Amino acid sequence: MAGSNHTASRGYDIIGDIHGCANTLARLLEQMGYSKVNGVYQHRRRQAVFIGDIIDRGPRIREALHLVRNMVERGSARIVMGNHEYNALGYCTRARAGSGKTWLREHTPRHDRLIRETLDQFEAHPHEWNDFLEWFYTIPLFIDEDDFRAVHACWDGKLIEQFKQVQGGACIDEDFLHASAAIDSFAGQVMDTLLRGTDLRLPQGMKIKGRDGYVREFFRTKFWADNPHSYADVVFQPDPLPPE
Ligand SMILES: [Mn+2]
Repeated sequence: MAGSNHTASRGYDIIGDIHGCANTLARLLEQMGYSKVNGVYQHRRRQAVFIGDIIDRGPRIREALHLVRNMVERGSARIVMGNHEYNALGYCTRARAGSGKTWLREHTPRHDRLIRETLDQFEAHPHEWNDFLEWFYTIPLFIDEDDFRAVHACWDGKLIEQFKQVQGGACIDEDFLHASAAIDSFAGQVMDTLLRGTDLRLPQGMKIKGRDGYVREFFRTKFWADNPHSYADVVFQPDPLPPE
């Protein structure tokens, strides 16, 4: 790589969930001193690290994907996978015969809604979308280097070591994607923990109805909480727990 003698002292800019906000991302990069060279953002001394969730929700998902992928391919950025890219792979992959499902991630109204903006914005560009789906397989779940680590949701050292043994790297393949559809399998636990984080079951069969109308028996937790005593100390999600 050009300028590799600077790599050791190179700084990282960690950039979280873009969710289709390509213009905001471009402004952010410019504010941080990145500029376009041959149409791709780069920085002389720094590298962006995208920690996943480029797609869904926002108005310019295609543009965000092109911007990020171009930077990754140029070497001016790195990326790890978010749960939204993982969900898109499952949603767009047919289940295998005998699984009792049509799609790996079933096309329920809730799943449809979560990916709707992405599919709408790619509606006239199906080949491009398929190409991005292929690209998602090349996105590592984690970056693990001597002095630097990155993951979308939760770093679980034991799962990551096991994953490296099984997969021989940091990427999933189609077999692993299929295996991960069973949440209690090793593959399911890897994807759920690394990409979604940790959760706890509510006590005594309680349920929460979220703002999206979806009823949950689990809530997301802060695995980084120090010395927690109550559920309130570890709750980490937009929807509040039942007051009791
Ligand atoms: Mn996420």
